[in-house]
Amino acid sequence: MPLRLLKFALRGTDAEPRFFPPEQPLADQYDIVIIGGGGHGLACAYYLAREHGVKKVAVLEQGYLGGGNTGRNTTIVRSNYLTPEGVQFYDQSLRLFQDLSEDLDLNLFYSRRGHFTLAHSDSALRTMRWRAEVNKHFGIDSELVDRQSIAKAVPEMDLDCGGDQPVLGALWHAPGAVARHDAVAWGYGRGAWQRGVEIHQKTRVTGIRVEGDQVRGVQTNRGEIACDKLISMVAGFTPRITEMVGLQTPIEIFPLQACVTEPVKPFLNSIIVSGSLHVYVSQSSRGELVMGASVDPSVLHSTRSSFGFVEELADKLLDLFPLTGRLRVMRQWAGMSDMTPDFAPIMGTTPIAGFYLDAGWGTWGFKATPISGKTMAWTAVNDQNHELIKPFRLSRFTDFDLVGERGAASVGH
Ligand code: PYC
Repeated sequence: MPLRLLKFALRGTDAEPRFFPPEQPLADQYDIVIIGGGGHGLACAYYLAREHGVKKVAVLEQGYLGGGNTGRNTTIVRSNYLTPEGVQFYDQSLRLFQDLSEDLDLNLFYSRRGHFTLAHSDSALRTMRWRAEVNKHFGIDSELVDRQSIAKAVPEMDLDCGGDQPVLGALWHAPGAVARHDAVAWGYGRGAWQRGVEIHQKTRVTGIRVEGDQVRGVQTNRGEIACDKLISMVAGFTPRITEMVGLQTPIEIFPLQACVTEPVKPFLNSIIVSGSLHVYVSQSSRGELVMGASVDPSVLHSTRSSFGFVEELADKLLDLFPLTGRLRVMRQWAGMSDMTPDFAPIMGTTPIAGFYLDAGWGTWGFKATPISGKTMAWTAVNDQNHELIKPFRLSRFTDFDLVGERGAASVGH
């Protein structure tokens, strides 16, 4: 090894600035503790510190930051939902996403692509028209487009789908975008840490202390912490946490698989979704196709991915994009989706004082990251549900006041 290089290595004075803090001991007490160091938890910590000046905040993550669904999704950001509640909520999230790189001083590779949800039947067209009307009512850029418009924007697509289920039209949502998912977690984490938030990785919550109906603390594999406010912002583990405080939710966990191909020259600028074919696909800035399908058919607590998933997905993808036939799949994985009966999240206060819930994100947690963090921070500080999340309260399941968002799912479930 050249001497100059060796000297540089041994000098140790040119270390990169740390992105995250070194491991540190847990304090005995915090004002607010957040369970889950994914995008939502870190965003909430960031807004608690930045907008509300709450300093004694700890984020507890059982694994590593962004290692759950934040790092496992297919990075799509959109606001073309079906219900007025969903549309307004995701619109605010998309607006925050647009300025987030600047806000967090980190390049999130936010890339506005436009988003097509294909309709292969008259009933699908009707749902797209409905969504377009609700979207437009709230100022969201969505419209129904015909085959010619799709062909012009995506010439590589076979609109006849090999003759099986021809595309009749689509819901076009110009603001649809992709963003680098783990950078979102890193950016929020760094911003929170710089403002005094403690981030504790490899710290698993094993119990929650409730006295009367008030949260008083949380037990972890590294000791007990006192706190009067505790926010659960986990995905795939919500029932384990809610059981600790004796709370029931209708959440059931289904795996959601995804995969990525080898990189190829850019040919697909837009994000393409087909509910009927159970496929969504976009091309990353590196040229890979990032793809996924519906959630797996059975309840399962697992992040294993299967050959059957790739086989079925490839079958459908080839109907749409025959030119991808020789592409190799490089990686595949799964996340765990907390599904609710109405496909809307569960957010806000709970019957346990000081215990707040951000859960039930199903297949769209990533796109909600900024607004979830912001509204949950407000909710915990003010001990009342932020206006935007009131429709998503847990009690809607007993009040029979559901927010039916199933029709806005990317793929059929
Ligand atoms: O809702 O856009 C979406 C989505 C894509 C992948 C999973 N959900």
